Order: sequence, then structure tokens, then C-alpha cells
Amino acid sequence: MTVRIGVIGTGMIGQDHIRRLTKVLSGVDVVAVNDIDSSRAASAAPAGAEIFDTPQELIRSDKVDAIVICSWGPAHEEQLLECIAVGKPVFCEKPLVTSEASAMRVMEAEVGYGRRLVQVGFMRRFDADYRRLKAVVDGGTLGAPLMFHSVHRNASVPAGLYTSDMPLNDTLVHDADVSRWLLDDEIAGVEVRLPRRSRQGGELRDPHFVLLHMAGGAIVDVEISVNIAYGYDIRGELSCETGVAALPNRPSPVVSDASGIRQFIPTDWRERFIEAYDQEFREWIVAAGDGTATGPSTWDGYAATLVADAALRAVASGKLEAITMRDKPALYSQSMAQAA
Ligand code: NAD
Ligand code: ISE
Repeated sequence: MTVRIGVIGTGMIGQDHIRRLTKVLSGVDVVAVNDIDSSRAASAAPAGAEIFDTPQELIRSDKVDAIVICSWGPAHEEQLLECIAVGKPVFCEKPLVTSEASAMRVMEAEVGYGRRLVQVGFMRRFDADYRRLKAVVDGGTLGAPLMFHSVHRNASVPAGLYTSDMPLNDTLVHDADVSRWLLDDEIAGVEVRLPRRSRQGGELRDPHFVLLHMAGGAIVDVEISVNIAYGYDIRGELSCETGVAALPNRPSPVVSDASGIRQFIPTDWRERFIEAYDQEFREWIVAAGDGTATGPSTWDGYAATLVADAALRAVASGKLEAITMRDKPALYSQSMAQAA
């Protein structure tokens, strides 16, 4: 069976996902696209795909079985609710939404529908290196994890479009999600420290040093630097009771020349996580073909949204900001260890 996909939002990641859905993966066909910028939709549309004027028309079209949302975070809620209303599986890029109230509305709609339909684009859970790291922790040979050091560095972010809230509500959400998943625990509180501002980012508040307090007592520190100039650099190291497990350096040629010995690093997320994005869609396509969703859920998107909200409060207060989660609906009761 071929799953017929409609893509909403044909900017940077929308175009990259259209490429993988048309040129890399099988069992899918991109049959529809939409973007508020209609000329961008037209240039991104694969041959034969229909260009829809609105997300609602695309979602409701009989030609579309499942939807991929790659619009901006604030637009996600309305598009997700529409997908749930018609019972179609939907892959939604992170962040799920940009406020707690919005996350609750999406969760209530999906719980009311009675079956999982939403997968959130937390692609690190599909990355082979992160999966091996998780296998080591879950294996238990190192004892309980006590600390996780997460480094999230972007060479640059689009000037103007990327505001001072975004290191926390658009970038930190990945580290929050992967910490919950690796440690199989919820985040109970957040502190943020602001080092001296980097001149690379102009007026943007950057970098951030974030502490995530896990409910079970482990602590995660996260460096968020979004204008570090030299490349896209993602690191992670878990300190456990009797040993340490870290993400390996990515395989890359070691170049020796008159400047010394060095290894290339990716320029951005497209390159670093290329196989992870492919794998997250492989798994999504299988579930979407069955009319459901697996992998990172609305609950996971809600949890990450709470962390972003708490981090923004912590910037203002300078204090540890506690997180209170609602009871977990049975629909999401699968443990985090099983979810991808
Ligand atoms: P972008 O600005 O390049 O593209 C967003 C596109 O969405 C634009 O073409 C815009 O016109 C369109 N759009 C905005 N609102 C819309 C609406 N209401 N209806 C239809 N189209 C709309 O941004 P991007 O970098 O491609 O990011 C898009 C989303 O993907 C964001 O949520 C971002 O956080 C996420 N993202 C995820 C990753 C990842 O690693 N998983 C990487 C990059 C971006
Ligand atoms: C971008 O939206 C992503 O999701 C990338 O994975 C992340 O590294 C980057 O900071 C975000 O802007």
C-alpha cells in the first residue's frame, strides 16, 4: 500500500522531508503541498502533486491519507486539531506547539478520538548513536544515570526570524526530549544561567546554560549555543554510578595538511541527523499505513513544551522553576523506553 502524503510548510525542513519522501523512502507518495507562501509551495511541489490554497483543504482532501506538518510552531495547533478531527495520522515537526494550553487542547482532542494519530519530530530518538547510548543505559551495567551533559550548538540561525525565546522553545526542546527518553524520567524543574552574550548573535540572547532537574534526582546540564560559527555540534555524555557513556564522534575523514590535523563537522541538522530523519519517517510510514502513530507522542510534545515554558520563566526569575504535569492519559501509557 502506498501512503499518500500532504506536506504543509515547504521551507527548509519541509523541502528536505519532501526530498526524502520522494527520493529516498518507499511506500509513500507526496500528492499534495501547501504553504502560506504559494510560490514556495509551487517550487517545492514534486511533479504531479496538487497545491492547496489552505492547510484545511489539504487535510480534508480525499486524495490525502496522512499529513506532514512543517509550518512554524505557532501554526501547528490549528493544523493538528484539523488532522485529529478527520482521523488522519500526522507527523508534526517539533515543537508540538508553543504553549501549555495549546498542548492540552491537542492532547484532549487526540484522547477524545481514542487512538494515537500524532508523531512529533524528535528525530534524535531515531539516531543510531543515541539509540546505542540508550541501550547501554538500559542494559544497567553502568548503574543508575546520575548526570547527563548535553551540548547543542548551531553554527548560526536565521537572522531576524529567530527570536530570543527560540533557543529555549525551539532548540532546547530536543535536549529536554532526549533527556526524558534516555533517563526514562520526567523533568520536574528548570534553572537557566545566562553567560555573557556572544557577539556572534547580535542582539539575540545567546548562549544559555540550562539545568534540568529530573523527577528521580538526576541532573542534566545543557549548553545551548545557536551562533557558534564553527559548525553544528551535538554532544552527550551520561555519568552513571560505575561508568560513563558518551555519544561518539561522527565518522568523518581525518584531514592532515599544513594547518594541522582535523575532522570535518556538519554545517547543520540536515547533515548531522540525515539518517535519523530517514529512520523516523520509515517508522512513521508503517504506522501511518495502519492509520495510527508510534514514536514521540503528543505527551512528549506536551512535556517538552512545559520545559520550554519553565525555562522562559527561569530566565525572568533567575530561580529554579518547578514543572507540574497533568496525569498521563492511558493513551500515552507506553513507557518512554518503548516509545522509539
Ligand atoms: P522555515 O521558515 O524555513 O519554513 C516554514 C514554512 O512554513 C515557511 O515556508 C512558511 O511560509 C510556512 N508556514 C508558516 N506558517 C504557515 C501556515 N500557517 N500554513 C502553511 N504554511 C505555513 O522553517 P523551518 O526551519 O523549515 O522550520 C519549520 C518547522 O520545523 C519548525 O517548527 C521548526 O522548529 C522545525 N524544524 C525541525 C528541525 C528538526 O531538527 N527536527 C529542524 C529544522 C526545523
Ligand atoms: C531547528 O529548528 C532544529 O530543530 C534543529 O534540530 C536545532 O538544532 C535548531 O536549533 C533548531 O533551530
